[in-house]
Amino acid sequence: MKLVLTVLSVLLCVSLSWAQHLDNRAPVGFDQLQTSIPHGQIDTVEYHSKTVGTKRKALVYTPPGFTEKQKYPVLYLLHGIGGDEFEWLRNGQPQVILDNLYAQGKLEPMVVVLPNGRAMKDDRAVGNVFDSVRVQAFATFERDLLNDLIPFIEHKYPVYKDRKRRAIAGLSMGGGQSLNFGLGNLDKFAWVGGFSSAPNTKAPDKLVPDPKKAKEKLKLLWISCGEDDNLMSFSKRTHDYLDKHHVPHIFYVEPGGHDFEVWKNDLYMFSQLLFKTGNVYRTF
Ligand code: FER
Repeated sequence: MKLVLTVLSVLLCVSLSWAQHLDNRAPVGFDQLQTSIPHGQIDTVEYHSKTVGTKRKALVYTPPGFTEKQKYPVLYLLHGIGGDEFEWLRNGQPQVILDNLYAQGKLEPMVVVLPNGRAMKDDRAVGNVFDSVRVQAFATFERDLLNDLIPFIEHKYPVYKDRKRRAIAGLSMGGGQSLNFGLGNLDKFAWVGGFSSAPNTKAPDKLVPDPKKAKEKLKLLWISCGEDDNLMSFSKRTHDYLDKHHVPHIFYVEPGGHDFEVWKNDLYMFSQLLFKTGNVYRTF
């Protein structure tokens, strides 16, 4: 009996130490540039897309202390309907948020790729961004990502190539893409996040047709939305289905609407869970 109790208390301590505490919101200053800490670097890369038949651009953020001597996991971070590969950088300054988290030792070192998710010849966010041809290009990006961009990144950067060290997340249209592509390609992604996902998000039974498989394969499934966002129903219906089918996930509802205050907070929260060992769901 004594032995059993000892074993149980050791197990409890181990599980408590895994369950690192995570505040449920980013603290004031999380997005403020600090000049006294190490900074990561942002490159522009260009890859040939067989899917689109053009050269396409993406931005790549490598973490402070990045070295070719090490290998890194990768997060693909996608933009919304009115954006392009610069949207996160322009409005969310993810490099500032991530640099600050690294300085506090809160992130697993990772490479973050900011692609252009509108896979068509003219991929600028001009004219009517809701035009059906432009919206369709967000679906076409699945092939560009899987067949063109990922192989290019894996050739050019010292990164791991397995699903357990590949993540996809995005905001709004990019959230829908992340859920569609991530959950539709469980052999490619183990970490999936939808921030304020748009109507391009597949219906839950199409998104997760095999809940048992999703449960087995996923390391993290994150669904978040601002409580005042008109697109809440797309996150909520996904969450309800996942609950009903017992697929572990985080459903994170936060103050705010459909804007970068919400998405910056999402990046702050989500990125800290990525590529960690142990059960990330216990962090919450
Ligand atoms: C829609 C409403 C919003 C829609 C897309 C969005 C394709 C996307 C918003 C965003 O990316 O911010 O009806 O249809």
